[in-house]
Amino acid sequence: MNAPALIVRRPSVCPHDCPSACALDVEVIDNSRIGRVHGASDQTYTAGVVCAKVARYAERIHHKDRLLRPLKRVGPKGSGQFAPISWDDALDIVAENFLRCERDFGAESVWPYHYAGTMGLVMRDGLRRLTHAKRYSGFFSTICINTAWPGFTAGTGKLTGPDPREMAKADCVVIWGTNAVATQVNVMTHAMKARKERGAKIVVVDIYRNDTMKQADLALCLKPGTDGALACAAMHVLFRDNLADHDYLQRYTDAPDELEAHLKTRDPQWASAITGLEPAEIEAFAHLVGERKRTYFRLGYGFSRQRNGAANMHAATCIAAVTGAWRYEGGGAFHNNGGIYHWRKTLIEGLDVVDPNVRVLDQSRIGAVLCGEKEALCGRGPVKALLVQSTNPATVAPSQEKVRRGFARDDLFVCVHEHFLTETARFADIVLPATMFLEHDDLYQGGGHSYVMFGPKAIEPAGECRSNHDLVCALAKRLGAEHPGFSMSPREIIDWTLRESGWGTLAELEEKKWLDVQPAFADAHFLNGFGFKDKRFRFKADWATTPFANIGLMGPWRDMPSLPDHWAVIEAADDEHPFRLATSPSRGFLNTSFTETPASRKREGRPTVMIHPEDAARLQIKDGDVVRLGNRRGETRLHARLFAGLRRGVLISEGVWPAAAFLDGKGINVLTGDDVVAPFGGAAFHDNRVWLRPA
Ligand SMILES: Nc1nc2c(c(=O)[nH]1)N[C@H]1C(S)=C(S)[C@@H](COP(=O)(O)OP(=O)(O)OC[C@H]3O[C@@H](n4cnc5c(=O)[nH]c(N)nc54)[C@H](O)[C@@H]3O)O[C@H]1N2
Ligand SMILES: Nc1nc2c(c(=O)[nH]1)N[C@H]1C(S)=C(S)[C@@H](COP(=O)(O)OP(=O)(O)OC[C@H]3O[C@@H](n4cnc5c(=O)[nH]c(N)nc54)[C@H](O)[C@@H]3O)O[C@H]1N2
Ligand code: SF4
Ligand SMILES: [Mo]
Repeated sequence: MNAPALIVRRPSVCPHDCPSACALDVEVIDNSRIGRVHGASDQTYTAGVVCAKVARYAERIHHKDRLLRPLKRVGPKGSGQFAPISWDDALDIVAENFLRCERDFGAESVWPYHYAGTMGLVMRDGLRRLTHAKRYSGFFSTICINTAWPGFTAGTGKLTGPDPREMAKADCVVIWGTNAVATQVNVMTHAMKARKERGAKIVVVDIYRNDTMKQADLALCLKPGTDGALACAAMHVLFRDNLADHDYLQRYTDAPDELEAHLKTRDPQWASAITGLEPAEIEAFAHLVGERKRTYFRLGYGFSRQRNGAANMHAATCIAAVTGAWRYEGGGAFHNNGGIYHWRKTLIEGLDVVDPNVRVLDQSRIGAVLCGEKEALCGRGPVKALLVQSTNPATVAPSQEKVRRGFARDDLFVCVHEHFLTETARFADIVLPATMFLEHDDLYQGGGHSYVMFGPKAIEPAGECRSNHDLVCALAKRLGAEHPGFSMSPREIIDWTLRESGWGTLAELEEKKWLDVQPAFADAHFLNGFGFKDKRFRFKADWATTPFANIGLMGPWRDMPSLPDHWAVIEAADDEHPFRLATSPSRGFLNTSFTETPASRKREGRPTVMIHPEDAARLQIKDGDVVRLGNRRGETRLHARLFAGLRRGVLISEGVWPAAAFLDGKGINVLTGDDVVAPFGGAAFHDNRVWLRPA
């Protein structure tokens, strides 16, 4: 008789690129497999809740298509034809090619390219240590945060805000430009608690009736890229109707009189023409947030993915300063808590060996970089070798046609370290199998909360998988790169990092599982002042001096408005392109992660574009028809889905599907642009003018 399976619960942390960074409680079976994944009930932000896709993580970690051995390309580039080889041989080939490129073209011809497939600090950022030690081209990671973070900190001076758990104590929660039900479910836990226990009102500001907007008491469905106008008109009403907190304005802000004068012409009528909202909706919104001082503005990434997104983010934060919401428990604006952790990343990232003369290349412009566009290469030589880790740029990066042309170059050597044979991995010369989070140790922080967390290794790696850290160290040895971090274990690096950052030791953290580092109330609410020298909130943004300013690198920051406004630089519809397309995340996938798991795949079905029934009728398109969608950057074919929860003229295509899932093998990012977005780069994924035709 077989012994019954031994099931134990192990603590962990969800490693995916999600602000919720959930504390997990994982069923481990016989020390080798996992069962169901639960949210830790004793971590106060996660509060026992995780999303459906991670609850079923067994589908991903024990997936039949998981990469288990190193592979070498044996067919043409991108053909997907590979043969297994040993780790030693694979590492030798990668090292030989990197050394060859360095010798023939200089160290800057090698570009380590990584992102947030895992958010563990050691595994995510360790590749930077190799980059710096070898003086390879640097990596400017712009794709996700570069409009949102400068936009938030332009007013506040610091990337933090009121404790997200305070949402439960708010009288109004404004969920703005985040589809939280899909992308960070824990926001809903706390917001719904406020509704249930205090009768709080939930406002949702978005561009379509998504699952989050369906929960709203006040749903503001505006035209994409017009949030700045909504914010201005709301503040106009607040001043006009004596709902501004003048005492707060005088004590805590930079230019309230100038702001008030500037807003005189920006009334609800003006904003209505821009946003498409009724003036009465704007009045109702202003009165709600003006009368309920405990209003928590939970500002997401979505509305920042517009060419005017940073300005719009800043405008939204200004409302909380006009009402003085920051003063109250449950009040204020929040986007991300990155500013509270004060990590010392010297060891992880090799910050002590950075050479400032080495060029830094923009993540979002990988297509332009690989296609040899001069200004994307900072006017210097070509990139000849790539090491791609924890990201899938062939699918997620903008201007996909360019990206794929670049990857297809025969003179480009590509190594990809992955869990699956992604569309990027298919372009590789060498593919290496990577561990998943339960197979290695790492350190995590919350973006949408305030915990430092440790995720210990819980099971042995599948097949021959090795961690990002192991790969970086093994390559460093072969490449002659020197740094103490290359001969330390992840645990040693974590312990050093915790101590140097003032968060105790690894032993202490492991015993407690997590550390709540939420700043004191007065600091989190900026009652001791905002993050600038004069301690005042800035209605007048000085884009060159926000904490995330990167004026040395790139970006049209000079063109931006200083006071909040509608900045008309979005891709407005025109005769040739009558629609505005947003490529919003889907609930079942996380970027392209989980596009391989059966339940997520089943849930999402197939790539679709949502269109208003009246627009569809005009074009004689029926639900389920194949349509062609295009602009000057490219075109693709997919199925139409009629949906009345959209404005006319707006299209939504949810999810970053593999290109192979589309009828022509062209992904949605053939339509998105890689132009440098203000102030300092990034991609305007939800800001695309397109045409649509029956196919
Ligand atoms: N299920 C799931 N979860 C995810 C992800 C995923 O792909 N799927 N991605 C993860 C990552 S990397 C990130 S950065 C976060 C992002 O998560 P969010 O912060 O939620 O940002 P987005 O999902 O890009 O967009 C949120 C909403 O903004 C809307 N939006 C687009 N343009 C505008 C606009 O101009 N104004 C307004 N008001 N709304 C607009 C979109 O339609 C969408 O409904 O989610 C993470 N979590
Ligand atoms: N059209 C459109 N495009 C978008 C977006 C959008 O909203 N619309 N969102 C953008 C945003 S916000 C982001 S952040 C980017 C995200 O883009 P990516 O960072 O590329 O995110 P994923 O597609 O999830 O790919 C992560 C990959 O890392 C792998 N991985 C995970 N953990 C590890 C690990 O420990 N080691 C290694 N070696 N590999 C690992 C996973 O298998 C997965 O293939 O996409 C952007 N692209
Ligand atoms: S909600 Fe986000 S952090 Fe939580 S389990 Fe799901 S993907 Fe992970
Ligand atoms: Mo992201």
